Amino acid sequence: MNLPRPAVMGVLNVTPDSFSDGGSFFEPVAAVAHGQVLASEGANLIDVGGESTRPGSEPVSLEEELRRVVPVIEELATAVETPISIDTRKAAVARAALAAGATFVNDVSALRGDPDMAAVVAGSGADLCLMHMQGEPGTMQDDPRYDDVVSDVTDFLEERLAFAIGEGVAPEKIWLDPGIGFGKTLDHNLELLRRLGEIAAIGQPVVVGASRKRFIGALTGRPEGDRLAGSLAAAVIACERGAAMVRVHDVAATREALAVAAGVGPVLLWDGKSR
Ligand code: 9MG
Repeated sequence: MNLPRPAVMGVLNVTPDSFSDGGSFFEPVAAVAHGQVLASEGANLIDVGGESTRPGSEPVSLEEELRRVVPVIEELATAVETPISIDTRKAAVARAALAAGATFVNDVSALRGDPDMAAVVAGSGADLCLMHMQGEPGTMQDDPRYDDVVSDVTDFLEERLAFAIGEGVAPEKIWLDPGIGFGKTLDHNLELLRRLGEIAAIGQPVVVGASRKRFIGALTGRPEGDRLAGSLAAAVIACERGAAMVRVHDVAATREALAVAAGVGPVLLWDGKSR
């Protein structure tokens, strides 16, 4: 997918229980309207999700996830020109979302959640984001441990990248994501951001999702709905250290912060080279 670098992915949670915005866009009309706002604010990609993966969340049935996301993607795909991503771990949801107009699959399980997912993505020609997660959303924050978090995450992403390519996904379609907040302590998250260049050095475009997450609250003392300043700092740092795309709730503010950072430069490009 030919997106400007760094690109901004806007979050559209069609769920009753996602952190920060859970319930706000659960009704299809509200979800489509918010997707149009994200597009008008300059999102380069809109990530539609029907299953919360917040720490402690419970899985959602296939039928319910389909019911939540497919009508929204169908409607949004005709309403905006912005490409649409489907945030799912289920192959059947990805298949239906791609048929409805999505062109990007954001799989936080990195093809480990459903044995059919790789074939669905490979057969569609969609882009694919492979994210690192230790454990499962329900329990992942219980006691996450690593030898060296950056090396462990890098090894995992390299292995998943090789797997996806082996299953027929084109290398130029694959994005990698360290999974900020997915089975990580505050120190793990900070170390991943600090050394993001090591993940960018794998050679694939890197996605970072730090927006409004718990680690920002831990550093600032702010509740979920009041973490914009910390989220902007994280987005700028991620892009300076090699992220090709940031996944955010606040698209307009993020674009402004990145415009200022790019004006100042030098920043690291997604492949780790400075300009
Ligand atoms: C769905 N989702 C929630 N947080 C995420 C993150 O950090 N990255 C990606 N790719 N998806 C996320």
